[in-house]
Amino acid sequence: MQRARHRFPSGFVFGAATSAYQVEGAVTADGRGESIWDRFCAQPGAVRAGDSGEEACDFYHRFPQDVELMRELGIDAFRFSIAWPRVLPEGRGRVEQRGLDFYDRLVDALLEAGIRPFATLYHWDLPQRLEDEGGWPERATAEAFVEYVETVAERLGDRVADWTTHNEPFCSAWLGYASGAHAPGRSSVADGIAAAHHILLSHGWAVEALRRTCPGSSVGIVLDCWPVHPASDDPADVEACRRVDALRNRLYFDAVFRGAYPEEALEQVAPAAPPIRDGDLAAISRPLDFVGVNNYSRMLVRAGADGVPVEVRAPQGRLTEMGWEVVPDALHEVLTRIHREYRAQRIYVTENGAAFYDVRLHDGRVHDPERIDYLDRHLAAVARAIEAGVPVAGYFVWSLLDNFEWAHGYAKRFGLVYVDYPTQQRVPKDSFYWYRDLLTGRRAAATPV
Ligand code: IFM
Repeated sequence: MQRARHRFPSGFVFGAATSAYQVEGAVTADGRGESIWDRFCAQPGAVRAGDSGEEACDFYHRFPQDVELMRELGIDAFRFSIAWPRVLPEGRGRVEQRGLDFYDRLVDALLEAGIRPFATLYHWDLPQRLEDEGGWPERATAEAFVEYVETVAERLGDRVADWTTHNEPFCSAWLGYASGAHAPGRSSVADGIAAAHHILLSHGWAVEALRRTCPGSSVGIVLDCWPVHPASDDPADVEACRRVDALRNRLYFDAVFRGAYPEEALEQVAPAAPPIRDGDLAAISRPLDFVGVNNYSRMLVRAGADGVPVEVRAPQGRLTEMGWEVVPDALHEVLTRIHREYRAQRIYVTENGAAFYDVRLHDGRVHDPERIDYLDRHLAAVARAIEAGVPVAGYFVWSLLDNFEWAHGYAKRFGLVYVDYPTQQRVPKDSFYWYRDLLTGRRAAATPV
């Protein structure tokens, strides 16, 4: 079995991540309002096998047991998200104290276990009421987000010191409003670009609200970033690749770090355009304490008819169950790029991991050597980036638990812990013990004798 004996600086944060809709279940408990994912899952054909987050991992009720697992795993930090519809069931106005109480108990349990809570404020579960009023393409949704952020920060800000505003705005904006693959399932480029702008704007406003409400805390955003490589050195493929990179990656990084949208992205959405008002880009690009980067693989692109970019499946690379090529160098590439081009002061790898076909064998265990190999090689890529001077401060495995993988339902298992959904039994996989031993080994090495 491989061992990630890579060098990490002292204080490097090792963690694991989840998100609210993917693990919590309990969608009607304690006054939680409907979210766009509840509504989307109810549409025939929207999600594989008609799955939904209704029960998920029942983390809402079982979190004490899961925090015990985290303690056994030995992680320094746990990244989770807060469900807006639990806190403000109608999106704004009335606060549901029981929803806040849940996160209060979770944070206390984490701290009691010596685990640092990393809270994400938005991981795609918009209150349906706000979607009924137009959703993220409307500026009013960004305004409502600030009210929600202030409410959460006032309650948890005395104990949560690490905040991220949004998870992967590309997915919530583009997959939700332009391609329709995710909730709320709309497919309009104009809505997609307006949603992207308002999500980014709400991020900028939320940074200001967090700085005001919990001074001294660390605030960032989580952006997904996959390198985009041309399928050949044909100039048409190289150009197609540049276009995808602009719309998929640079739109978000340039806005957050440079206060400008790249022309190459804007020309692809024209005649639609982001509904920018004076001061918006300055708000979006407020200085951050860190950026979180989610990376799983790379994209391979060629030019199709009229130069339109077409994604190519890796012809002979190793693929995960998601059909994603295993490319540890992709993670190294994004980390060095973000450091070089955007001068980020502190970077966390907020998600990295792999879905494989996991089965529980008669010995009761789940043997997942491919996941161990994947994690080992990606951690090596992180260590190489650090050696090259990139300020990477932590790494979070996606995911602690198998969970609801959006439009794929429960078919894809990313967890270090196998979840037997009918019984909700948790079975730590071999990768869980591998990660635990890695963390134990580091701690032992750091302990003076
Ligand atoms: O499960 C998702 C997560 O919600 C966001 N980032 C990618 C993961 C794997 O697809």
